[in-house]
Amino acid sequence: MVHLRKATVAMLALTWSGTAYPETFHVYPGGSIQAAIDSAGTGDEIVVHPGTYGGAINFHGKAVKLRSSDGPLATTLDGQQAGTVVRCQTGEGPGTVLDGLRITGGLGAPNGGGMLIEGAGPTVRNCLFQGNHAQYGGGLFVQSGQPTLAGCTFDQNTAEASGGGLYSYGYPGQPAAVLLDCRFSENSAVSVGGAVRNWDSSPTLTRCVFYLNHARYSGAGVANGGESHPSITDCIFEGNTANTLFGNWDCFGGAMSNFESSSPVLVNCVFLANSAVALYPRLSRGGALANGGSAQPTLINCTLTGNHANIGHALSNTGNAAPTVTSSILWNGGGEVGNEDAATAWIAYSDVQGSWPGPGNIDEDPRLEDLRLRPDSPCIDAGDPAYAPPGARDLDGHARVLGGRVDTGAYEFGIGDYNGDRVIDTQDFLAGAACLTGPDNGPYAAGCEALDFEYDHDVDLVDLAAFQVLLGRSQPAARVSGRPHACSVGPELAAASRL
Ligand SMILES: [Ca+2]
Ligand SMILES: [Ca+2]
Ligand SMILES: [Ca+2]
Repeated sequence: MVHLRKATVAMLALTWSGTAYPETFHVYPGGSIQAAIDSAGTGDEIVVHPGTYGGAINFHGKAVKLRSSDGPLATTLDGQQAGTVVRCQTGEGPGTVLDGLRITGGLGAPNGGGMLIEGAGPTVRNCLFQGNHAQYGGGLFVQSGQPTLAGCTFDQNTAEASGGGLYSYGYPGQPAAVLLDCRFSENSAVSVGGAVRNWDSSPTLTRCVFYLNHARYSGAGVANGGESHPSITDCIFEGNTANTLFGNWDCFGGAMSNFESSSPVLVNCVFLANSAVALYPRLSRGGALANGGSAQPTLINCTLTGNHANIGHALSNTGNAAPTVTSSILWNGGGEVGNEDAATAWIAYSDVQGSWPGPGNIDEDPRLEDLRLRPDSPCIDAGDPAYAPPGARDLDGHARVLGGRVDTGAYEFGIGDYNGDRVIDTQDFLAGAACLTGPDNGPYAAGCEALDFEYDHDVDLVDLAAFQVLLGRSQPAARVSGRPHACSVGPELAAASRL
């Protein structure tokens, strides 16, 4: 039975002489994906049909697109514990694409159980790295490469040393991986970086989630070491745990650790219920983040709540560490920041339980609901007044600065509240009717950002629909305000809700 079929793809666009038509190869269970790669040329596509495929694959530098027909839950590459499953080590660029596959059973020796990228920059999309193991980088090891990882999930991968999900290794100043919309869940490392370990490497992480990862020593979510300066934006760290429940070992950073001269920049990040736990409580530091060496992390508009460690529920700083924190919430009963040795912490325009010296800091219940600011929150318009980067958004994707001044925390209050009375009602859309320019009719007037829900600089029916959803949620607030029930919906809003 022939499992590898080859079909010429019809070209709809103009073609040019001397160039081969892209071809599509189909691989079915029992067939060889590697044989398809070996047969394919630049621009060709390989479609893998549902089933489980054994054996390792290597792109050998080819700019081909390898994708599943039915997604990662239906299509598995199983390394069967025989070695690394997928390799890009021959200068692959973004035209080498791995899309929609589940990669499991990989065993890195020592690096990269599920995938190994060395000096290459392939595109990896919608892949599920699950149950792979290595000494370094259980799911994926990237060495001096610049891959793009979009919509990938790293689940239950393990590292004997560090980087359960991903190990990013490079040299200071080198371009590194770009991760978008990735999820790291239940990965673990015996040493550091349960989900991600960076060493001399500064990847860009946007809209990533770190959930229930574990490391024995430090940085259960992300462990930055050497000169690693990752840019981490709109990421959520929840329930990650660094714990050492035996011996006289210490334990740092339930969500993140930054050591040596690592200085990540974190914007709009949430740290919720992470913990660092050691057998002896005096050895547990940094429920959310632990900073040591000469690390200088920057946190802007972050919310750190419900994190726990013996020293520094939110932040532990040792050695010469010197974090900068602005417009953020640190809240879990007090003792949020622990400074030891020569460490310092510059914290400003933030809400710190137990208080912390610095301009604009407060120590008041932030009045959170689902991590967002309630209308009576003291964090509204209490952030760094000088912070107004053009086009910035909050963690919900709304305009970052509403109400004239940035708030404290990851979510900005005020979307939908055009008239600024902290109540969402139909008055807001009536008062803001002039903002309704419709799509692509040029910029709106100042203040209309409050009605531009997806912040695309149009106020149109999409925004009207989003407004109505918010209106529905705002009923209790409307009643508390003493207003008549403000949530009866006219026919226009009802129509918009069906969009
Ligand atoms: Ca504001
Ligand atoms: Ca209002
Ligand atoms: Ca809009």
